[in-house]
Amino acid sequence: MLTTPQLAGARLILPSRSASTGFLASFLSHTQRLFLPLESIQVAMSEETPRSTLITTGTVAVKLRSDWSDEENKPLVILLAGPTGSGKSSFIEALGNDKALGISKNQLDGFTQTVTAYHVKNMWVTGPYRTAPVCLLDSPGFSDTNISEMEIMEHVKRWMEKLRTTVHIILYFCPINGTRIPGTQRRSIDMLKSLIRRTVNQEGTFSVVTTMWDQVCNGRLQKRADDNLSYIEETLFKDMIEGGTSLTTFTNTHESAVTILDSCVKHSNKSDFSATNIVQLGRRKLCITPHGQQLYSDLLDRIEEAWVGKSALESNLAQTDSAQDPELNALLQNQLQETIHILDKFALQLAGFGLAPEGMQGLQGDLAEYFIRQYGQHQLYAAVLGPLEDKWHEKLFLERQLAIPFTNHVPNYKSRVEDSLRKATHQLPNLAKQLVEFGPASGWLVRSSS
Ligand SMILES: Nc1nc2c(ncn2[C@@H]2O[C@H](COP(=O)(O)OP(=O)(O)OP(=O)(O)O)[C@@H](O)[C@H]2O)c(=O)[nH]1
Ligand SMILES: [Mg+2]
Repeated sequence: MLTTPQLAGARLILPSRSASTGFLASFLSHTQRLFLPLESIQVAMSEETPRSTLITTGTVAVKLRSDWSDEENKPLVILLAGPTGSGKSSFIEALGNDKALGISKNQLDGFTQTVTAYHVKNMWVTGPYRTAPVCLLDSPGFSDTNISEMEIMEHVKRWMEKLRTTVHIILYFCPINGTRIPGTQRRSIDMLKSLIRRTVNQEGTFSVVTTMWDQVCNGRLQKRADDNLSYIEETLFKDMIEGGTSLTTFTNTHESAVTILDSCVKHSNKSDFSATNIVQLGRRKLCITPHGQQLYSDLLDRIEEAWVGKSALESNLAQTDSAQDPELNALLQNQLQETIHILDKFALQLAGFGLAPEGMQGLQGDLAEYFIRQYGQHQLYAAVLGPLEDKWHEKLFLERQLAIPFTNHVPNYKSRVEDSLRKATHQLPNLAKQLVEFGPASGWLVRSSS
């Protein structure tokens, strides 16, 4: 399965939709169809062109790594996503054969709270143009009550921004032993699907990893696992699997983790572009994509839930006599503070959208009043800051495009990049002027958006 590198020569043929295109085309060239009007440009490879494959060059180990600047080639980035407790961190530990990493739940620090990058040592992805290291990006669990989907995607975005890279593949972890797949999980699946299916032929960049198979120890559990698997395959991810998503089984061993990575890289060859990039997660983009609408709607649900909780606690407190029952009073006060903290955190994230995504209604009634009073200013600020930020990222992205050899090999592509860069550079001063006219943000605004 994993062999030594085969770096046979590849030819660039432009444009040809009939020839096989591959994930590596985008990985190596970083072309982003959504970002640039480049539908007509494809990197097509001849039938005999080797696709990207995973190779090992020694004992595979996993090491925490934040700085990748000394790598000659940027890594292949694989994001691990899925509900909390689904086994993302355990997968990394199994791959590295190293429980001492201490990142899965039963270890000292508990669950994962931010995105964290790991270098898979002695493992490479190799294709026609270059060989790159492999990076696994662990993320906090989706469907967690205290961490919104928006927050997780924002963490991913910031990480990509820092490393100036994209996420090439997403592995979605799905425990097989649950009694049912909750609605919250189905919503986060829809959010990821809409991110991947923004354009045709992208499903190969997404792989489903079923976990907890080693806990299936009797007939009853086997039946439940089989039912869950059928549901995953025939309902939940049917559309994705038909489009090229792989469905894999993680048995909590090193070998199984390696096999899954090998499979997801193979499947990604069916796709033309990366799973996601920084521009797709930009505020302006979120306002017009189904993916952004999903994130927004998740925030609305969370805020409404916290608001109802806050009202209930306030009413309980009003009926409690603090002199007679100081313990209950203190407990309710603590719960209220915690609920307000969560409410404010999600409200601030909602305000960060600036305007509501197209076709979506914002908060209503008392809650809307509270929101505008507390975060209205922040929302207006985000509405002028967002487009400027996005345009700036677009400019940086285009400049990087011009610096890579691929662009210079394809004159048609190069001229489109130059044209888009000219436009972005021209638009930037106007966007900056709008921000200046809005005036300075107060201290807390700067803190919350940094
Ligand atoms: N038996 C068994 N246990 C597993 C498996 N995968 C994970 N676990 C256990 O499930 C618990 C949660 O696993 P984690 O790897 O921390 O889950 P996570 O997806 O990283 O969770 P968050 O960080 O909260 O998002 C831990 O106690 C793991 O040891 C598996 O395949 N089999
Ligand atoms: Mg974790």
